[in-house]
Amino acid sequence: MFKKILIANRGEIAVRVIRACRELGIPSVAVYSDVDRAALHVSKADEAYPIGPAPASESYLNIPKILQVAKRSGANAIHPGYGFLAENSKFAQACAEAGIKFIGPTAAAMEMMGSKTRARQEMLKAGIPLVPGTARGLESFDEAEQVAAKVGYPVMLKAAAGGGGKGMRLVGSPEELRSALEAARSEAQRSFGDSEVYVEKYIVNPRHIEMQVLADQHGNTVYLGERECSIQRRHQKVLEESPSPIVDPEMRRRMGEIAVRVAQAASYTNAGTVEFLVDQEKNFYFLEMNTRLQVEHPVTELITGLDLVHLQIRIAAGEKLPFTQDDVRWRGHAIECRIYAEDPDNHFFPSPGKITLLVPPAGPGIRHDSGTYEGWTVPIDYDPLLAKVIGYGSDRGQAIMRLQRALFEYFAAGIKTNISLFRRILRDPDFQAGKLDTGYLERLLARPAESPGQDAHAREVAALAAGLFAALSPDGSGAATASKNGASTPPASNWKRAGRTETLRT
Ligand code: MV4
Repeated sequence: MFKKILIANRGEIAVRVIRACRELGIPSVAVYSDVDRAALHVSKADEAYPIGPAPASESYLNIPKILQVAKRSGANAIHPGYGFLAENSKFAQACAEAGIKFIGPTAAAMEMMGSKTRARQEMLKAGIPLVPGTARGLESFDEAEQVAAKVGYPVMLKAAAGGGGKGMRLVGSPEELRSALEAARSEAQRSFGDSEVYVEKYIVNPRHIEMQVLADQHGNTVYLGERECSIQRRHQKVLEESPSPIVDPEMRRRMGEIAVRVAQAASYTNAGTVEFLVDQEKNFYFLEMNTRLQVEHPVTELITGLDLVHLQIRIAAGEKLPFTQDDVRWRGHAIECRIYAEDPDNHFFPSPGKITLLVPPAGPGIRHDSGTYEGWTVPIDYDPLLAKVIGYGSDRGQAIMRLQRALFEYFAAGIKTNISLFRRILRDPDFQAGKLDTGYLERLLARPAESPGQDAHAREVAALAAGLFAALSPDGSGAATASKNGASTPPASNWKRAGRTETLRT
């Protein structure tokens, strides 16, 4: 087993990995940028080292600096978390060359999946169902025209170096193709330094369902079930759940066996996720493979009872998978809400700042993976993901109830968060009925939200909050704050006043 693990990340995922290290009795090393000196992951690790200024390019993406800290601290393995260097094959290669084990797949497997056209060619060879289209990059406009005519419009142009929604163009008719191809090429060149573009048939209102896989270095590969990830906004996932409301045991087995074949075709090791697009007839097509531990891995952990980070570490250390496919059982239902520091009432603008008050969710069936604490200042420099609340229940209905209760308890002040968005999703009849696709959230947000004024409960809470605010207010507004000479107005009067105001209003 490793003698020490460096976590090349920050926030909730760094805390998650540090916890796994402590459970396994492996000392952990945190790294932090100048603005993260007081971050939670720094205090949870056994050791912590500064790696540079706030910009990620100078700290969390600084490969030489991170390897230098690994050597200096005596770490012989690195967990990259997600984002930052997690899918950087050059980093995986640099770790291998420095004699440090990268806890993830090999650089070769990452490279294959990093190029969407290379992945499509390999998967075509392996007989994996792909969205109809070209497997290679387009050579000419004529080729684009022929393929598009063959698969039928609308089609989608995608950058080979893209993924996650970047560098895509929807083309509705042959007349639009030439300008769309030029635009896609120049965008791909600008964004990725690579103008290679391919074409796919456009799947209308698909679901996005992914399959978790795990492969050891001895040829054993298993699937751990799907996650329904259709609820996203601008290619940023917001809520994920498992099982998917539309996947039955038969479909899970077919999708799982295909995901295992994808992993095997790539000689994949460690934890990975195979993404599928699912059309309205429940046909599914390979989209891409994510070569990392994903943000939403806890939903799979809750319904399988497995610890994916423990397993990642054990696999990287050369151990065999301690179970077979037949041992994997799925039980209950889990739903994850991603809590972002952004304002849902103002175009989801980022909302950094000091968390002045924090009441985290807890209680039966609730897991809270957080990178924050009360008094901490959320920096503007990184991804705004603060925490994840994962609700577990014996069935979907119970998971929803528990999450609604937990989100009712959850309170963060000083910054804006998207917690209210989840209250809205969880009570939406379409969500409750499992009627989801990748257009779901946009449709929900296009409908006017019920204003708090129409909600008797929210009004009551507003009255209580006003009373508390007045009672605690240090200004001269007659609020009940102890003055220097010890005199104070009884707080009861503020409660009475707030109550009276409320009564007059209704
Ligand atoms: C598609 C598609 C429809 N048809 N490809 C967006 C992210 C990128 N990884 C692939 N994406 C899509 N590819 C074809 N042929 C629709 C999407 C898509 C989407 C996919 C997954 C999750 C959310 C999405 C939101 C909009 C579009």
